[in-house]
Order: sequence, then C-alpha cells, then structure tokens
Amino acid sequence: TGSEKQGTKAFYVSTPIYYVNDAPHLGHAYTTVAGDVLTRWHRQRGEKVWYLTGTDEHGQKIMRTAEANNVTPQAWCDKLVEEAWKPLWEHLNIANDDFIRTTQKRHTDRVQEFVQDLYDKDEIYKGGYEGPYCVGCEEFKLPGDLIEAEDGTKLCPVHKKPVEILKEENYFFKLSQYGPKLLEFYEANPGFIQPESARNEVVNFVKQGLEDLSISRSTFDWGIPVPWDAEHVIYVWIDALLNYATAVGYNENPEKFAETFPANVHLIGKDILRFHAVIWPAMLMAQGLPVPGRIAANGWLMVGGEKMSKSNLTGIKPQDLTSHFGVDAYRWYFLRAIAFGQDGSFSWEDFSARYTSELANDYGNLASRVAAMVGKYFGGELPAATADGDAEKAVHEGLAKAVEVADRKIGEELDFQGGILAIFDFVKQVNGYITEQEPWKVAKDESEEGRARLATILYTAAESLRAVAVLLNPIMPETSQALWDSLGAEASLGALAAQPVQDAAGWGKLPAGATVTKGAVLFPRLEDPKKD
Ligand code: ME8
Repeated sequence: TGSEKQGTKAFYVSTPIYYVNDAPHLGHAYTTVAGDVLTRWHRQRGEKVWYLTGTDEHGQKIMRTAEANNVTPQAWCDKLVEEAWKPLWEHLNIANDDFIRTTQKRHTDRVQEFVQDLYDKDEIYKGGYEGPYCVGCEEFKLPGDLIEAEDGTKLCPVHKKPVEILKEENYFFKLSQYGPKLLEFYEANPGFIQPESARNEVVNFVKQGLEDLSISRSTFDWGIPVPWDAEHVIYVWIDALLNYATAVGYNENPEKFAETFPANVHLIGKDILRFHAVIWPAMLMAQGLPVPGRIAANGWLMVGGEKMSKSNLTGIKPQDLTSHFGVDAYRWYFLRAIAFGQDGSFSWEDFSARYTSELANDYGNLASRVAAMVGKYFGGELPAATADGDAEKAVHEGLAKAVEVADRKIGEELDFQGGILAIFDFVKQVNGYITEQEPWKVAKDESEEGRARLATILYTAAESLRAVAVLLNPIMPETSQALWDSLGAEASLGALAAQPVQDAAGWGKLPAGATVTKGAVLFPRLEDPKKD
C-alpha cells in the first residue's frame, strides 16, 4: 500500500474463517485460492487491496474435538493453526494480508463491545430457545430444514447426522424486524448475492418471515463471555461474522476501518449463505454500519457424489495433489474445471488430462518452443518485428480481446473459468499462428526478407508470451515468473507483479534485444499417479 493510495478505500476480500476442528481439505483450499486469485488480480491492476483469512475457534464443535483429544480447546487451536492451516496457505502461495483468529484479544474485546452496544440499543432481549441444533453446522435449525432418516430421526441435511434438541435460556437479537429492510436492500442491489440461484434462495427464505436469533449459549463455556451476563457465551456465529470488522480496525483504528470496511466481496461456500446474506447485513444495519458489496457463494466440491467435508473424510489432502501436479497447476485446476458457484467433482483422471493437454502441451510447449527458436535462429537475442502483416494483426487483436474478457470475468464477475478460458484461447491462437507461419521453413530463406519474416514471427510469439505471463501471474505465479525470466523481461520491464493486467495488450512492450533463454520446463511430464 503505497503512500499515494492512502485514504482510498481498499478492495477488501475475505474468506470464511475456518473451523479448526481438523486440518484443511480441498474444499477450504478452493475458496481460499479463489480469493487469492481475485485479490492478486486487483493488486495487479494497481489497486489497494486487503485480503483476509483466518480461523473460527470457539463453539461446541471445537470444544468437543479438543476434549476427545484430551487437550484444552486453546491448545488444540494453537496446534492446528500453526501446524496445519497457516502452513497450507503458505504452501499454496496465498498472499493474505492478515490472518485473524477469533481467540485473539483484538477480536474478543471488540466482539464484546459490539454486542454490548446492541444490547444498549435494545436490539437484544432475554428469552427461551427450544429447538433443533446441529453442532456440525453450529446452527439453530428450523423444522423445515431437516431431513428424516428411515427410522424417523431428524437429521441435519448437510451433515446427515441427528440434530440435538436444545432447551436453553438465551439472549436474542431482534432479527425478525429486519426482513422488510433486507428485502428492500436485495431489490436495490441485485448483484449483492452471487450466483443467481443463491440470491433466489435467500430472497425466498427472508420472504417467509424471519425469527429472532438466539445469540448466546449457556450450557458450555468455550466462547466469548456475554459482557453483562457471565453465565452466557456469545453464539459462535455472531462471534465469527464479526471477524470481518474486528480484523480491520472496528472500534480500534478508525482510519484503517474507514479505508477497508466493508468488504467488497465475502467469498463463502453455499453452506453458510444465510449467515452472510441475512444475519450479517442485519447485524450491520442494527449498528448503522455499511453492509458488504457482495456475497459470492461457491458450490461444493464433491467426491463420490457427496460434499467433501471434515466430518466426512475423503482422504485427499491438497498436498497429495500438489506433490503430483505442482502448486501452480493445483491453483489453476479447480478454477478452470468448475464454473464458480456450481458444484463440481474432482477426479485424478480429469486433472491429469487437463494438465497434459492444456498446461503442458498448449502453454508449456509454446513457451519452450519459442525460447528454443530465438536461441537457435538469433542466438538468444530477441529480434525486432519489422514485417507485421494480417497474421500479426490477428494476434494483436486476439490478445486485446483476451485481456478485455479476462479482466472483466476474473476481476468483476468472479467467473474464473471464463477468464482462464479467454487467456488459454489466446494461447491456442498463438500456437496456431506458429503452426501456420512455419518459422522452421522460413528459417531456410536466408534473404533479408526471409530474416525479417522470421524475426517478426518470433517477436510476435515472444511478445504474446510476455502478455500471457502477466495475465496468468495471479493464477500461477511461479510459472509466470519462470516465463518472465526466460523472456529476459525483468531487465527492461521490471518486476512481473508490477505489470498492470489491464494494460497487458499494449503491444511492443518487450524490447528487441531482450535476452531470451530456455528456462526450466514449466509443466514437467507427470509421473504415473501413486499406484500403492
Ligand atoms: O463454516 N466444497 O467453517 P468451515 C467447497 N467457521 N467449499 C468448501 C467445501 C466443499 N466441499 N467444504 C468447505 C465455517 N468449503 C465457519 C465459517 S465465517 C464467518 C465462519 C469451504 O471450516 C467453503 O468456503 O466449515 C465453506 O463455506 C467453508 O469452507 C466452511 O468452512
């Protein structure tokens, strides 16, 4: 965040804060990588950005897991955060600006102040709750939400496990009175909930009428104490949602808060849609605080037709895939293969096939072919393009289109798949251009004209790759850097991350004379997947 950007509002993106009852799996990594790509994209537009992730550490689910492991909840959380969660984000090259844990004092103090304030404003009252609760979801369920087992037992539809019946005296937030205001807000902000199916679900839910929300629990103590009644702890979801405010200076650092809050995009899975699209904005409305720009729900990663979840272990860890395909391919694959917002299945076969055809053949081979030819025909010194014709013009236009589409789809619409496809369509176009121009044949023509033609073809291909490195940098930063190095671009253009994505189509940036070297293979051929 440079000084020239001080005072401007940051493009603020969050992931859910994940429960640390177990280690992260592919589903958590999916949301976090999407947020990383989105924020890297905006950073590379030159914008001020804030990317937040963290962990949700209170509640019964964590408490029971710690008990089952014979440690205190705090010790359990510390261990999981340090040994499993933070290392995975580092491994996946996640460039988050902060990592909030709900057991930190910067969070717990501010949550108490927020809730006390609501109490003082008469938004909270004491009442009795009796009804079903799913500890897996940490959610009070409505009878209509539940499904029935064959023997009639009521099950949580997400966890397919029996719900518990709670009977407690609790504090309630007057959520019911916010229904009309929320509906008005959804109406005025059609892009608030993405995708459309999620929006419809929320609107229908709110139209049925909201009930007041229990915001405290009194039968266990792993939570933030209710400030005016030490017998109660604050309901874990109220605690958790507030992370988006406490992490950016709510009630603590007014300047930081004004420059960051509210989030432009809360990335979530569709399992936690109501919390983010109904309860969270109502909490903010009750305090007169601004509501977020967008709630973007991703679909579920499925394995064998079931949602991949910590309680329903599927046995695939992100590290099992990165050790085989590499980190960059991993970051790319899920966004490429699944339309954001829809459910999708993972399979080794599909990942392997796409890796080989799209990454290794289309992209990796193009990079190595071009570098090899500049080496062979021009001693590794990039020649100038002096004979541009219609074929080159078509490449320039193809690039302009790829940049426009990718910037809109990734940067604005969160259509990562569409954006990636636009970039890879351009890669295919450049491959086609080389196949048609046949530089290896042109190379046999040693006339001045022949040399100029060959120089033009190779410059066009190298300059195209310069743009591809820039456009793919938010998605695959390591391979983009390797390509950047192989093109000798740093010497004349500077750091890769400083190249604005929206300007990537400006033609002729890579100067003639750049030193092109054949770097490491970007996407090595895959070993046979584990056969053990
Ligand atoms: O819900 N497919 O935490 P959580 C896609 N602590 N995304 C998935 C997924 C799957 N199979 N499984 C998990 C919580 N996710 C709360 C959040 S926020 C204030 C509190 C992702 O550990 C997806 O983003 O259960 C989902 O919303 C999140 O992980 C749930 O993580």
